[in-house]
Amino acid sequence: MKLNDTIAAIATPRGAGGIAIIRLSGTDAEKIANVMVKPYGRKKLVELESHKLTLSRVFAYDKSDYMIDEALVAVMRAPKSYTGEDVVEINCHGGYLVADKILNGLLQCGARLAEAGEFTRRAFINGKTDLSGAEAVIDLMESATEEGLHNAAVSLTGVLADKIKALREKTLNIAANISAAADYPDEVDMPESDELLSVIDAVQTQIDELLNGFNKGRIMRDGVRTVIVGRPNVGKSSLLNALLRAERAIVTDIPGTTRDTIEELVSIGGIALRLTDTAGIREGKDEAEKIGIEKSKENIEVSDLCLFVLDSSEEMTNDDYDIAKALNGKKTIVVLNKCDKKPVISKEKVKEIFTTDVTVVETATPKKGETSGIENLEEIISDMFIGGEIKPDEVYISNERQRDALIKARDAITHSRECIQSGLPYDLLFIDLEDAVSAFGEVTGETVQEEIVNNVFERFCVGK
Ligand SMILES: Nc1nc2c(ncn2[C@@H]2O[C@H](COP(=O)(O)OP(=O)(O)OP(=O)(O)O)[C@@H](O)[C@H]2O)c(=O)[nH]1
Ligand SMILES: [Mg+2]
Repeated sequence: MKLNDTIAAIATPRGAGGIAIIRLSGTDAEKIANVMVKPYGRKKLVELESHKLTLSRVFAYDKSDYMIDEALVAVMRAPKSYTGEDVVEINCHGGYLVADKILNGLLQCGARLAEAGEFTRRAFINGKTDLSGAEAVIDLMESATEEGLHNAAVSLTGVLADKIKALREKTLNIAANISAAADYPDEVDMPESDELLSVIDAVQTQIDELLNGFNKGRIMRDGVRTVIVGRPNVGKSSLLNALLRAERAIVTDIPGTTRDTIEELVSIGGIALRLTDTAGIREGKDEAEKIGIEKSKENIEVSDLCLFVLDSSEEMTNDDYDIAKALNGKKTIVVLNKCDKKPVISKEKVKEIFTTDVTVVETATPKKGETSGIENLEEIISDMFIGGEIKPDEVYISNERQRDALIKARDAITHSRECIQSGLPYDLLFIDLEDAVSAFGEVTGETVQEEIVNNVFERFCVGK
């Protein structure tokens, strides 16, 4: 990847729309755009004031009197631009042809088509954003939930990066003190171990807080992967429909109605549930149903939450017990459905079959008649995952890359603590502290491998 040529791309989705934006970034951005863009008035594009929209005519690159559009154009000169380089943005009319023609002209004039994520990558290289900020850009664009969107927006402003930098700084300071004391024993005193421990404890607590927030961050970003399981005919599809407030899945009184999994997104108190309705699990039956049952089991494996539906009006069967066994160790809510009918099994009886304490809720989702218990179920789920409220000014790490780097930092810090407590030489402690500093740098991208940076930017689209 070349770093100092001028890149161009259409930054908006292709197709009909109000406007399309073509973006140019690099040393020659103005010179290249100047060939095709003629601002109304006396000034040439290269003479325009920075960061100001100017109505301009756009001409074909090879025929200076052949107009192709009228557009609003802005020059944003380095370093005050998204990429930190000279940037020109052409806001032309939307449509398939206009933006394509302008882009192609710019390429003919010397720009190179940008690779996916290259604008943001340049922003990262030029110190306009850190790696966690760049990831927040993707999270923001991909966000499916309100809370995820908010978290990404907060991260985007550098709140997470600032937190990590502060931790890195603290750790670096202790390392520097130790190093100075080792190099100049007559002038600098070695810090007291109590003093060191208190700083290390503070750093550790903050790392733990960030790590504890990981699951919350991931769930805010991606939603809760929720699978509805149970034996045939207990009302799984009816529950899906009730949560969606829509007749999405087919409901019949014939056991084995749902064969293939059905997935839908539903929002509950600001978080999203990625709901999967599955085929009822039972012994034997035909080939198609067997495949469906296999899928149901696979879905249990990858879920964050299982809604285990039971028919409260019937005695529990072997299938119910088998499913309960398969759910062991998974986060489960037992949904005691059909509570509009005469109950045969009770909440207490259900709890007995689980080794851990499970939540049991009663619902009714009959085809005709009152639905009940759904709001209660939603509240329980929402409390389970976001613990009541999310602090609006708090920022959560939301991807594995950041988590893994923080785990490295935590391990190094834990080790440094052990070093101090067992009175090991300070040069060992110094190594641990350096490891922690480098792990913090991985989160923000200061000390990160090229390959990891590539992985991050591969997820972007062209023009971003
Ligand atoms: N009375 C009553 N009937 C219900 C209730 N919930 C579902 N049913 C009925 O039970 C039958 C089965 O419902 P479904 O939602 O198709 O059950 P399922 O678990 O998806 O069944 P499979 O897809 O076959 O595994 C239908 O006739 C529903 O109308 C309820 O709470 N009360
Ligand atoms: Mg069904």
